[in-house]
Amino acid sequence: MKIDILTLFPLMVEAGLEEGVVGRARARGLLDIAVHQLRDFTSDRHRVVDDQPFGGGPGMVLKPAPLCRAVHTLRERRGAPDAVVMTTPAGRLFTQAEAERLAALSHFVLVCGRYEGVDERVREALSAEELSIGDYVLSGGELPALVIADAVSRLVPGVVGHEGSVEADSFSTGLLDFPHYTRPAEFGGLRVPEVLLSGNHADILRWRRTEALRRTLERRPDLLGTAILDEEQQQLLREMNDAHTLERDRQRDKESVT
Ligand code: 9D3
Repeated sequence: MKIDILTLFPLMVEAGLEEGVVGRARARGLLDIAVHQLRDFTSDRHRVVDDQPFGGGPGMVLKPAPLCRAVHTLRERRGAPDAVVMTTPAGRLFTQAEAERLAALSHFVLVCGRYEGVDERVREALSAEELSIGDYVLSGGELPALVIADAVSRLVPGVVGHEGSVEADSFSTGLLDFPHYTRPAEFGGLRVPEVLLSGNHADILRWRRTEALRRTLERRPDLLGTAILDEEQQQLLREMNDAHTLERDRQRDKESVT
């Protein structure tokens, strides 16, 4: 997997790629990730990469020439990429499905957006796509590029060893994780659920499935629309929903007295 990242803050991006699973995979040669300073692809004495927006308004816009020159130069040095991805707040939402799509490529370029945005003609000239990582305002596309590079890298065979579990992720049912515990069995008066200490693996499995379902219903009910549930979980969900509805009605009755 070859990834080229174009940014005005290469140290920030490089720092995020040196540690952990991704850092080790790069050292082992499983990942060829190169970070490039966008300013190196300017052609003026002051290395200017931005300019004021036509039509007026606040902020600056990334000029098209340095970006296009950068991608063309990378094509010669590093080979033609399968995709050019720009991180912008107006992009399609980056999801695990998008990560899987990019992981199926052998080479892509990530362009980190900055300032108010990127000149629209870059998208057309480079057939670039745009991705956002979510609905919150960041200072630029560097952290999003790191998020994308990390999520894609984990899907490259061999990058995640036994300690992580891409398998567990991909076998995952679309529910949130169950709660995790480790030693000690009692911490500040808080005990680990007895079933986890019982050694009964069938009971433990059932408890984990139940808790995963409970948390998902509580925190991310939107996920239940696409989650894969076995018979037992479907029954449990009906029971939890009933209990939830009963509790809500009780609260409503209580309030209606006042
Ligand atoms: C006035 C409209 N703003 C857009 C929501 C302006 C603006 C804010 C922040 C323009 C650029 C930025 C910098 N953000 C990114 O470049 C960015 C981003 C983000 O802020 N959130 C989630 N994903 C991404 S990907 C790139």
